[in-house]
Formats: sequence, structure tokens, C-alpha cells
Amino acid sequence: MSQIPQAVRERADTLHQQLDDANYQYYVEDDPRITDAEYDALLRELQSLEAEHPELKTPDSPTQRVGAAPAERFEEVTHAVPMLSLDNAFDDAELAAFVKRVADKLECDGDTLAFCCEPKLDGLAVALVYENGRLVQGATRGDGRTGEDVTLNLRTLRSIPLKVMGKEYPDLFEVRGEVYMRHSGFEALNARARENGDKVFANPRNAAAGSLRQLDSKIAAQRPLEFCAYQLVSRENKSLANIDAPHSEQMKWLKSWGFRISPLLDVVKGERGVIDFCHRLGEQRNGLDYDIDGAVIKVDSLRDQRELGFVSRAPRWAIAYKYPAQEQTTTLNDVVFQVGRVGTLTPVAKLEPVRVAGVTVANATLHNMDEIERLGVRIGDTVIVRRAGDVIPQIVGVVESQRPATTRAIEMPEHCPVCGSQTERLEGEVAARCSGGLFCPAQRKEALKHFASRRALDIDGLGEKLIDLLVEREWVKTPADLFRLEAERLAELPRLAEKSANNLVNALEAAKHTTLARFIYAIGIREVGEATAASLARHFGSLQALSEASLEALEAVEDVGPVVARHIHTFFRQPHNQETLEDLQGVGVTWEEVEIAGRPQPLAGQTWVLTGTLESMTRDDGKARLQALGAKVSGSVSKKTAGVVAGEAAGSKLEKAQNLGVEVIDEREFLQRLAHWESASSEDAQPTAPEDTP
Ligand code: I6G
Repeated sequence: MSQIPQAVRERADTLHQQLDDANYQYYVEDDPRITDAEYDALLRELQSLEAEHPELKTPDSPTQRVGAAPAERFEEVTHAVPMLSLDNAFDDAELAAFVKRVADKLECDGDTLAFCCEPKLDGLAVALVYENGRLVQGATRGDGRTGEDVTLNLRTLRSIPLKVMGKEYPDLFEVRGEVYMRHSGFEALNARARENGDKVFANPRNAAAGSLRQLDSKIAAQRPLEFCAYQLVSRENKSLANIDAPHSEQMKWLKSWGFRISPLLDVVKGERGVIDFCHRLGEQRNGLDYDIDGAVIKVDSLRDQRELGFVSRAPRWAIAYKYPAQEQTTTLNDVVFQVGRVGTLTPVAKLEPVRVAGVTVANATLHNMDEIERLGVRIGDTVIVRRAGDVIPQIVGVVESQRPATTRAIEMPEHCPVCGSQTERLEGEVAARCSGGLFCPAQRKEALKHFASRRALDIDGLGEKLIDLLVEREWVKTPADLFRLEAERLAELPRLAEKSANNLVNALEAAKHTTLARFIYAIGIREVGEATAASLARHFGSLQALSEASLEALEAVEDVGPVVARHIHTFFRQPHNQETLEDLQGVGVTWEEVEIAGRPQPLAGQTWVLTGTLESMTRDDGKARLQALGAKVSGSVSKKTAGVVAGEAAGSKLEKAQNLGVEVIDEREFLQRLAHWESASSEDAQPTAPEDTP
């Protein structure tokens, strides 16, 4: 030990501390201070110091999270304090009955009783044992009495401290919580698995379970698992944890020791407080980056918890409020193929109608033939349907044990079900396409729906049914035909009275005056969404410049990679697209050119966050306008955030901004400021020609 130079030892200590701090900022505070690349550089430096001086390699070093040699099996662990389950409540009345039961037993006024409430994460419960501040064991819940020793896997989670922070902690204690996977981590894991031809997981919970039960902890180390603590369990009589501090206070201790606790945890009073919490969380549920299946409500006072005690295998002082299940099983009756805007054939499952998360589901997407193959699904199978929030219902699995003898394979049609053209599957693409182009009425309809949609030309009164009718009667073949429609003729259509026909013609007239960004989005270039369209408009400043841009010039635009660049390049080199664009300008569609150089950027250097629903614009529109003013727009709030725009039903980001003292403005204020910033930006602008056009 003594041969290690003092400077090296100090550097290793500093690196160790910096890496622990980075983990704390990222996982506990939700406030990353260094980038992943910076974290990796610090870790590599520590690894190389430890390789030179192995004595520096302590068991709690951040380098020790990479996994160990594979185990043959997991040892059994008997929980010193059994891991119980919770009783459930499924509606407000059952929550009210819980509060009443508790108040009656404690002989107190239920309205003044404090409850600690938090989300119930849809993961796996684990128990972590700490001795003298060091993690010594981590086990799954198992049957509640005995679980499996998964310490080696749990040690790889950066949200689990290997050594707790601070000095004030009991010599021996246990922390219980949930191991889970965020949607973002899950999607990335499955994308990687798909690329490598590996097994993909049906949902984040399965992925978390499969990863935690990996015998090779080096594999577990590569899985995006996280831990969130929900209970401190005292394992020692004279410990801090035995002081009768309320549960919510003990959760704060856990946070100060380096454990993540739910940022949505709240202490409320009485039946009203509990019910309101559950409803509020229910509204936030779909906006979270992780699955929850309910809320857990606990009597906050430990003294009261002791008095209430347990009934059979559940505490009397806690209850789990369950939201409707997001998965159900049903029969796959048939598969039909829908033709999209650019001819993509999407298989759509026709299901025996089933209620999922409060809604009857009869259709679900199957994405593409690769997905069908991956699922191994056949017509007639019993399938697992998942519906989460606004997401289109999906088939996430097949119950093979219930497969009847009469199932049929799902086959890609050789001809487009709408226009009869040959279907084709291009090399390297997972989707098959109809080769009919705009000859195919389905593609024409979808292209027009996109063109008229709110984020594109926003043609008021031109709904999907009306577009279907206009295409079927062959009154409209191209977007420009829309602007040639006359009120008298439109009034002939069923359900379109004279007044609506006039309104539609007026709306079409108004829609002719648009912005370059909206126009680029509206013309439906493959993979050019609203944000990319805004970047292109800002970058090139005119349709002319964009249409002439080389592949290299396109790839220089923020958000544009080689694939999107190629789609844009190809689009503008198709004679029929050029004709359509000329035709649109010929019928009077106009926009203001964007001045791209010399424009002052009043928000340069600032980072803004948009959260909740905006009434007057989409979030992407808001984002594009902020970016045009020089701001960076981020998806998460940190101390460095300049401001947060909070729309309707803003959730945890709003709460976080308030906690961090970051400025929060509502939509009205946002619109006023945008007007002010945009006028400041254009008043001083130096009209200059685009510099980066080829
Ligand atoms: O399974 C659980 C999930 C979350 C829990 C729990 C919890 O608190 C947020 N709390 C207890 C006390 C138990 N199970 C037994």
C-alpha cells in the first residue's frame, strides 16, 4: 500500500468521489451535471489507476459495477424481516374505507391523519442489506420469506450506493425498493436486441426481471436497470431507524444516504388527500418514463403503524391503489393490411373486443412482418394486448399454451388491398410497400390528410371523412386540387351544408398563407417530422435553397442524418413532386421567407423546457419557435434550465422546476414573451442571403 504515491492516491479518491457524485446527481436528484462521455472518461481514468495499483481497487469503487464471473445458480436468502404484500383498493370507496378502518382502529379523526403516498412502480421488489454503510447483500422478494441472492447483479446498478453517503446511518439496516426499467432504456435495449437478432422483451417489467435474474452479472451490468427505495427496515435496536420519525422523514434519510426515492412522494391528510393524490397520479401516469401499476398509501406515523400491526400477510397501515390493468388477453380473429401515406403496409390485428385500461380494444398494430415473426403469432391465437395511455394498442405476446389446432399463418399480401398494385419489400427495410404511389387512393388520402392536418397547413373543417369522399369522387387528386374546390360544388356533398362549404373554402383561402416550416412538413417528405421541417426552414431559409441542397448540405442540418438527407434529396428530384410544388404555388400558397443569417438570437445560451399540453400550438411548434430564437429545448429540468413553459396537466417537470426555483411561465405568458422575443429578433435582423446554399 505504502508504495502508492500520495498524488495518485489523492487522484483516485477524487475520481471515486466525482463518480459517486455524478451517480447521485443523475439518479437521485434527476439533475445530471456531467455528460455520459465525461463520466466514461473519469471511469476509465480510475480503472487505469487501479490497474497500475490494484490496492486502490476497493469493493465500493465505481469501477466495481461492471459485473463479476458468472454464477452457477443463485443462493437462497431468508429475509430477516419478511417482505409482505399489500392489500389492494380498486376505487375511491375502497380508499375511503381504508382511511376509515385506520382511523377507527386508532380512535382518531381520519381527516387529520397523515398519509405518505407514492407511485407503485411496476418492477421487482428487492431488499438491500447495509453493514457499516456498505452494501453486503441484495435479494429478490421471492415468496416473501426467502428470495434469491442477486447481490452481484444489484451491485452493477449505478442508482444503488455501494457505500452510503454521510456519516449518520445505522450500523445495520435494510432498504427495500423496486428495481425497474425506464421506457427509454427498454426501447434502446430492445432496439439493440433486434439489431443483433437477440430476444426482445415484451415489456419493461419482463426486461427488468430477466436482467435481474441473469447468472452473468456482466450482462446485467449492460441492462438499464434502476432502483427506487420505498422503505427503511430497521435491523438493529439502537439504530437511527428506530427513532419514531415518520415514514416520510425516514425516506428523506434514505435520500441523504444516496438512495433514489420517488420524486412524486407526498404527504397528505385524510380521505380527501389520499383520493386526490391517487387521481392526480393517475393523470400523470401516462407522461411518466416508467410504468406504474398504482399508488401506495402508508400511515405516516411509525407509532401508529406499530399500533395498527398486520393482518395475515399484509400491513394494516398500508394499501395499494391499483389502476386498471394495461394488459389483457384476447383472441386474434384476423389480420388486415392498412396502406399508409408513403405506401407502407401495416398489419392491423382484428381482435375479439376486450376492455383494456378502461377502453374497449378491437384493433391493435402489429407494426410489420418482422414483428409478426418475432412474436410468432398466428390467426386464432390467444394474444396479450397492451394499451398504455394514448399509445396505439399493441400485441406484446402470444399465449402459446392456449394455441388451438386451427391457427393460420399471417402472410403479406402480394397485391395492395386498396389499389391492387404489386407490393414490394425493399432491401434493408422491414416494411412492405404498395408500388402504386399516388395512383393508390389509400396513399392519396393519407397524403392529403397529412397535408391538411393541424400541424401542417391546418385546414379547418377538412376532416378525414371529407377527404375520403373527395378522393373517392376523384374531385381531388393532388393537394393543389383542394384549393380549386368551389363552395357550390362542395355543398352537393352529403353532410356538408352550404354554410360549411363556404367555411371550408374560406379556411382553404386562409391556409394558403403559411410558414415555410409548416409547408415543408405538409408536403410529406419521408421521415421529415415537424421538428426536422423547422430545422430545415431555419437552415435553408427558402424552398428553393432546400430543393437544390446537396446531400452534404442536408446532412449539415441539425436532426438530419444520412437516411433523412437521402429522402429529402430524392423527394426534390422527382419531377412529379416538383410539379406538385409549382402547382401549389400557382394556386396561391405562400409563406414568408426566413432570414437565416444576421438575425439576433435573444435566447442564445438558454435552455428551456416545455411540459404539459399547450392550447394554441403543439409542443413541437413551441420548440421550433424557441429554437429559432436561439434557445436549446430540453426534455428534462435541471438547475441550469432558464425557464419552463407549463401547459395543461403539467406533471413532474413542473414540480421539479418549482422545487429547484426555476422560472415557470404559463401559456399566456409564453405567447406574450414569444411575441416580444420574435419582434426583437426580426427588428434588428440584417437581411442577408443564405450562406450555406449550394
Ligand atoms: O410492493 C410494494 C411496493 C411499494 C410495497 C411497498 C411499496 O411502497 C411504496 N411498501 C410496502 C410496505 C410493502 N410493499 C410491503
